Amino acid sequence: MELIKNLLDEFKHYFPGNDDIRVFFAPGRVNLIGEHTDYNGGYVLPAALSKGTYMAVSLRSDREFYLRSANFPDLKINFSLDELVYKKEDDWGNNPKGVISELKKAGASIKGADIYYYGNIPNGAGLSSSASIGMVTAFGLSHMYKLPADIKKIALICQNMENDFIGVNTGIMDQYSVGFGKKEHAIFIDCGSMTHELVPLHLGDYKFVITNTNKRRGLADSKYNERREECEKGLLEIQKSYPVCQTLSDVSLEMFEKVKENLNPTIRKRVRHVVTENRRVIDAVSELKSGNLKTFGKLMVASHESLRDDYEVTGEHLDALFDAQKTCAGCIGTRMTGAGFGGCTISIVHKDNVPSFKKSVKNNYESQTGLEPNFYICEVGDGVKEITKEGIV
Ligand code: GAF
Repeated sequence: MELIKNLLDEFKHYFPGNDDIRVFFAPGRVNLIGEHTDYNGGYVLPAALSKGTYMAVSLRSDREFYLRSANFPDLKINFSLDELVYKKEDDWGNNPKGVISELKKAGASIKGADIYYYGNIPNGAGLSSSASIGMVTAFGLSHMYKLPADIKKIALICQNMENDFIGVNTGIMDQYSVGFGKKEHAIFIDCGSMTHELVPLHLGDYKFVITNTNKRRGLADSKYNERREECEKGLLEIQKSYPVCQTLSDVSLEMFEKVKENLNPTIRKRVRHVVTENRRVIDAVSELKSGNLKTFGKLMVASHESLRDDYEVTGEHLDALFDAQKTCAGCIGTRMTGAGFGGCTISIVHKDNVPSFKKSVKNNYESQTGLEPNFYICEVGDGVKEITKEGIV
């Protein structure tokens, strides 16, 4: 609760005289398996992190918004409800501004607010810092404005913000898992029907270790949109033979084998990744439920290889980590997590081997890339929530 006390002190420093303050939290997420399947109507298996974004907020009586962040103390974001436009110089502030724009578009009767954020997940590392700040803003403001706080609707508002306001055509996985995550559970999502099942994580003597490449993600957004377009082209071609397929997730391995020669070589690889990855997620969920962590780990490795060879979103830094990790003693599974093009890997490592894993990966990765990686032992936490003085509600 020390963190909340500091957050409130900082809020009062920036916005003195304001006592009607509420605090909300949204986690980041790590995806265990099922990458680049969500926008193809497919399956994913992420988990919410115990770390994320905190927001202290108080409503104003006018139409102005004043946004401050502990992580970016030099950037002051001020705007009015009448000028909700994307501005490059507003940087992270475009994310909450886009959420407010979506709430306004949806017809909500809203007014201005003073908001102070603090985030403890690394930005742009594939751990959904963006969905975390979007969801905490949408959830928190929905509560403040007394709007219905339906998590699915809030997740869709945040996805629209990414797609229309920021211009990245993300799927729904990040917002959904940030919304519905549960402590010590993975969340198996069918992104086509927008339904999910919580799967308990019985890790025994194993830990999830997240390793950050610390490689800036460069052209990630344009490459992401390019992959999405390639999938859409693949679907159009497949529909000529199988009009029944509404998304790539309706394409079975057998169908793919029959139509693959009609697809150009690049599109064929993209589609093969999506079709095989969906199968891997279903298998991974069943292995997890049966307690077969080692087989689960093998599916993670196959997922990375498919993302490297067929989907081509890993790149030299993620591949260097993957190569360094997969042969480490006690590591039974590893893969990139998130959109790729930099960011993090997630590995399953025996608790006794975590120190040697870190040492060996650090040495190997540093000599290959000249960059120092960071390690986080991943704790799986709950989805978006309000934090009250009495505890967490
Ligand atoms: C990013 C996107 F935001 C998700 O929707 C998903 O597509 C992921 O990349 C890749 O699986 O996190």
